[in-house]
Parts: sequence; structure tokens; C-alpha cells
Amino acid sequence: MRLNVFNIVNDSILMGLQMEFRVKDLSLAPQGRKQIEWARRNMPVLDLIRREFEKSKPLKGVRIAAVLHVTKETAVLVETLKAGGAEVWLAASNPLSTQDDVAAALAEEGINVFAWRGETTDEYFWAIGKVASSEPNVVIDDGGDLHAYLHEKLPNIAERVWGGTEETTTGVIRLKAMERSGVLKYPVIAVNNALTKYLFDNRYGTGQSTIDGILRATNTLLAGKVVVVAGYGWVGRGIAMRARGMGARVIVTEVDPIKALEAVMDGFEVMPMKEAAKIGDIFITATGNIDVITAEHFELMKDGAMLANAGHFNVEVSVSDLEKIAVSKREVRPCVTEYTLRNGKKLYLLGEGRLVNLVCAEGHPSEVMDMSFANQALSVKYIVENRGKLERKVYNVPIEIDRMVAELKLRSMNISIDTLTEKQVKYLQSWKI
Ligand code: 3DD
Repeated sequence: MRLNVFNIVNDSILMGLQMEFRVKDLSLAPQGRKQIEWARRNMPVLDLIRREFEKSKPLKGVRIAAVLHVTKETAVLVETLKAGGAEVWLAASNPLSTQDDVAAALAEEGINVFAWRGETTDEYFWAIGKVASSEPNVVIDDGGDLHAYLHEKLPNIAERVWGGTEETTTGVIRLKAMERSGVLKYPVIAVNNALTKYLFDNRYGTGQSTIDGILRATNTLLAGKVVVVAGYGWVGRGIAMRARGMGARVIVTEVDPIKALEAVMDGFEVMPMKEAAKIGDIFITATGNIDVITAEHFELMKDGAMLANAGHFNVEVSVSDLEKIAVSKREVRPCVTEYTLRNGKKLYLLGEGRLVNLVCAEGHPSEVMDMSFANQALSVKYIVENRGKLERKVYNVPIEIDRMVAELKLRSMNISIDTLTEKQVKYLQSWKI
């Protein structure tokens, strides 16, 4: 869907501020403000960090370029960074995941935001170029496109970056490849690898929000349906678990024998995609890889099969293959494209094969993004405090930060736990008979 250029607002002059932004419709700001307040109510850990940041201003004068899904939860993170004294430049990490009312609210409060739902590919990279060109000190990314853009297009700016973070599995894979090739120009903290991120966001967040996206798009009954989950990583585990909870018969496909064995012993059926294609009703990809479901599978599928992707990029369900073998296509519901094949069979693609949770619903619930983004905020603070001391490689989140996020989350849930006695500590450190 091409945007009418006149409904993309560039109001920096109107605002009289030394700032710049482009959003779909600034008049949506009041509604976006309510969305952000709703999210903030359910992000107590980030709120605690924000109060601390407001006092200590650890990010004073720091310019941050961020490419994230522009959601109500991301807005709470951005406001936390701003409370810490940072100047934030924000673009979307997916052309279809922006919540336009939230983007408008952020623009209204002085964030340099360049994001609107329905960006073309050119507009998507234009927006990333805008935030990259701000000459950031710290770079926050989700998927790796901002890190890649800086390294490929603006190497001189990348040279001056103090450090970065990466939110998702796909981005960490790309950054590790950059590190191996020796091209990484600054240290990066893999927020995705924090225990308090992937054990919760990837598993429980994606597990729930993917089902949410499929239900909002189709209103289909999951009970009794055959749901095929491709990939049994932390995302796939969560989706399989939640689909089973809704009464579906869940089949898992894998390429890794260990993960496949785990799926079998978790009680799921495991088989190759070529077999699952014949019996599946709903297919969900969560592998982080390309060409997971292709023409050979589409040809085997039942009439009416639904296709959804939970991976970062729209490469897992091969949309190009679907376009090739279909004789026609039409949008039958918001977020649902019906492809008719030569033999009259119809297949339904959700969210254009992009992240179904963020494109057809609102992404993960605030409660789980609270921990992911607490790791982001504290990792950014860590980068600023250790400026110039870190090597140009991919780091995990310091365990102290990970544990602090867990402790703060438990406290916000009024849950207390036991502590080891001195005798127990000594026992765990002893080895003698
Ligand atoms: N992601 C999912 N839901 C999100 C939300 N509500 N706001 C911002 C980002 C959101 C994607 C992230 O979970 C990222 O951690 C990922 O893709 O792994």
C-alpha cells in the first residue's frame, strides 16, 4: 500500500524544535499517549529504571539511534532512555509493525521518529538511513539492519560509535558473522541472549503473541486443528506449547536432531515438512532461516491451509514461490491474502509472511517486553559507562544485569524466594569426601 505523500507529516518547523520526524498522522498522538500509558502500567521494572535514570542521568548528552518495532512497549523504553538524558532517533525494524498512534505520540514529545505502518522497502531503508545519519554514540537494533547499514553505507560514522545492542536472534546471528569476518567496528551486547530475555520474550511472549496474531487475523478455531510449527528453538517451543494449550494437534519440524528429540519428548509429533504439508491446517515458521515452506510444500497442502511466520524476516514462508504458482490473489480480510492455485486450491498467507504477532496483532504483551527492554536500557548504560574499554565483538549481557532484571521482576510480582545459608554456600563450593 503506497502512502499518500501528504499524509506523511514533517512537522519539525511547526513544532519549533530542533528535531525531525515523519509519522503517518500526528493527530493520532492522544490515542497513542493512552496506549503508552497502558503499556507503562505493565512494565514495572522499566519504570523503576526510569525513576533511577531521571535522578542519575546516566545517558546525559548521549545520542542513540534505534531501529525497533515501534510499539507501545518500545515507546516506554524510548521514554526511559530520554529520561536518562539521551537524545533518541527511532525508526521501525519492520515496514508493517509500526503502531501509528504510538509513533505520533513519540513525535509529539520530541523524539526524532521516522516510522509508519505500510512503509515501502525504499521508505524502510530511508528511515534507517535517517537515524544512522544522526551520528549516534550508541546503536540499538532489532534484526541487524541498522548495524549492517552503518557498516556498509556509513563506515565513517560507524567508526565513531561507542557500542550497540541487538534485540533478536536473527540480529545476533548477523553480528556474530560480522565479528567472525573481522568487520565489526564497535562492541555489541546481544540482549537477545540474556536469560531474562529469551526464556520469556522468545518463549512466552512469542508463544502468546503469535497465536494472538493468527486469531485476530482469522478468528479460526484452534481446537482440533493440525498446527505445524517449523523450528523448535525458544520461539518454536513457546508457539507449540500455546497451540497445544488451545487444543490443537501440534506437529514440529526441525533440522537439528537434538531439538527434534526434545520436541518428541515434550510430547509433540515430529516429521519432515513434506509429510506435515499434507495434513497441516495452520503452518507457523520460527526457524530464522530462509525457504522453510516452498512451492513443493504448497502443492501438497490441503485447500484452505493457513501460512504464518514468526521469524524476524519474511523469508521463511516463500512468498515468491506462492506468487509464482498462484493464478490469482486477493485480500479477503485485513492481514489475510488468499492465493488461488491452478487447481483451484486456496492458501491463506497472514501478514504478507512477515512477523504475524506484530503485523496482525500488537506483538508481545507489555509484561514480557518489560524484561527485554530493561536489559536494553541497562545494557545501553553499561556501554556508556565502559566507553572505549570494550573490544569490537559480540558480548552477552553481564550476568549481574540479567539477575537484577529477574530480581526486580519478581519483586514487582510480590514474589519472594529463599536465600542460601552460609553452610549451603560452603557445601556447593566443596568437593572433598
Ligand atoms: N517484539 C515482539 N513484541 C514486541 C513489542 N510489543 N514491542 C517491541 C518489540 C517486540 C520483538 C522483540 O520481541 C524481539 O525481541 C524479537 O523479535 O526477538
